[in-house]
Amino acid sequence: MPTPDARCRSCGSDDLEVFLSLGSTPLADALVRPAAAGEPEARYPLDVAVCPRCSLVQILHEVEPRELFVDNYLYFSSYSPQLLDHARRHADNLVAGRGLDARSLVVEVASNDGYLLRNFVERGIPVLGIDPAPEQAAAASAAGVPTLAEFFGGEMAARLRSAGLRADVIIANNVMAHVPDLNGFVAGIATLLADDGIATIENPSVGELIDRGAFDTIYHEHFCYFSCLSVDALVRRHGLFLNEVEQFPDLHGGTLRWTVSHDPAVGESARAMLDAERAAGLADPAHYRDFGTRVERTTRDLHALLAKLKAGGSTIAAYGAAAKGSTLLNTAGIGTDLVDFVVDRNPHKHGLLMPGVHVPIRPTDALVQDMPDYVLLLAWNFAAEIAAQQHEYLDRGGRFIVPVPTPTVI
Ligand code: JHZ
Repeated sequence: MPTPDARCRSCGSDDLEVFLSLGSTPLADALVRPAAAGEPEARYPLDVAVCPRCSLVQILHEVEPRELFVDNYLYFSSYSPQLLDHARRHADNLVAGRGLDARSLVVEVASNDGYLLRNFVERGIPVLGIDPAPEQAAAASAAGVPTLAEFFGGEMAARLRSAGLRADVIIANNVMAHVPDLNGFVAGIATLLADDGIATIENPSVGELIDRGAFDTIYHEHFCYFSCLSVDALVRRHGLFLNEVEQFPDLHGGTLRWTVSHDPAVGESARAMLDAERAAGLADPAHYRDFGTRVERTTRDLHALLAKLKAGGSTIAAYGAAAKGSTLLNTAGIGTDLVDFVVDRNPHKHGLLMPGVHVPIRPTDALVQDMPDYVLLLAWNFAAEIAAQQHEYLDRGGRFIVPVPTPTVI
């Protein structure tokens, strides 16, 4: 399907090919106060396209970032021990590998509540966090992680550089997908990075998204979905090079970490991944064409499974008031008729309602209290962690349902 007025956020091509439409959905993190439940919620189109020229997968509609990350953002990184562990290991490796010390500077873009940078602070290494989400930035500052509550981009990077800052390491985890001005963002990294510095960028891999049928990770916060191919083309435009690639298959459904710098050396890991993605067809729009049909099957099967369980007298709850949970519930049409409540560890979300479908959010001990027969894992990316934490619910006969790629009772 051609889209005459849309342009690729990376290379500017107007030849984008739409391969999935998830209809119009509410903002995935715009949790609803019960008092506002009667008011209409804003909905925006969620259409996904691939750029045949530079391989970047992206959504077409742009919601104003302030609405996404300042007005409606209750995501705190510190509620997952798995993520905290991943962050600590990343920091340890950077300190050892780059020889960081009290004369270094580590900048993290989207530093959230300081979950990662505090590992450097503990060792006396200077850091600067950047995150526009007000509560998270305040929590980080209170925890001793100096944080600027702003959006990062070319203009901000130029300002920091004029103030005399150059970063030895820039970390950008789960943020490059969140910026509409992608080129401004990467230009900012190039500006702020010291001549011999490195930037590490992490995001879920679009190849894994397609392979694992993880369509629920598509929502308005995520403007783009990256492969090594699209990252390579993007950073080169700004005088940066993709040096190394690491894979974390268990993180957020399959995460890639790209190390980029001013050094043109393409390391073995980067070369191998670029070759593998080309061979898998990620540069070819045909690779994406049947995804819409697969998504339709998943949402239909999930709805049918829950409806059958419910009709048989079972009670159903869900785990994780995650952004991806909002996409899943809204696209599959799953509301309070099927799911009684969602539990989540993050107290900022308790007492609120899931966007669109208005399923109420409760603390995690509600599972053992109410003992629903089934729990739909909206945060399926943390299945192992949640199973360990909810062993009492499982020991007492509770069952989990994993929604993607094929709805399955485990
Ligand atoms: P989680 C987030 O998406 C936010 P979400 C963001 N948009 C992004 O880019 C991706 O990650 C990568 C809770 N939880 O992280 C915490 C428990 O209750 O999968 C969260 O509310 N107990 C920046 O929101 C939710 O589940 C637990 O034991 O889709 C999980 O959200 C754990 C581990 C989590 O992502």
